[in-house]
Amino acid sequence: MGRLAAAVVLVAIAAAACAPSAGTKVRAALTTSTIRLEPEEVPSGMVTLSVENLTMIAHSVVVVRTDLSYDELRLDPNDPMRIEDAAVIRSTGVMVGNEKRELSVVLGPGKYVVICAQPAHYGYGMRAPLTVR
Ligand SMILES: [Cu+2]
Repeated sequence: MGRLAAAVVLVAIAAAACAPSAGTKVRAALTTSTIRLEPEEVPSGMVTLSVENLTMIAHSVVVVRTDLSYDELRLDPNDPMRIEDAAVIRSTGVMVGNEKRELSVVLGPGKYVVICAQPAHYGYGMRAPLTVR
């Protein structure tokens, strides 16, 4: 490798290392009965969920901080945003069919759950664990 090529590689590595403000992208794909996160584990800091509603019906994605297992949350049936032993961090609001939205949150290390807060959707399986290191 020539000296110039080596310098270009070093600059590229430095630029990548100095870009923490962009945060980590997580793809969140919504079906009628699942939320699929990719990846499911991220470093702490800014996390941007790229939420894609792949269905024709409305969903609303909510990031929740809890030490409970992702499938053991107790949502108030009349108000799914009220969850026992969990703190609601942020919501996309209601997303209509086929809508895409980005949801950026700053997350410290811990266990989180990404859920759908439309009535009964959590019970249908719209929930996924997100681990922050
Ligand atoms: Cu839903």
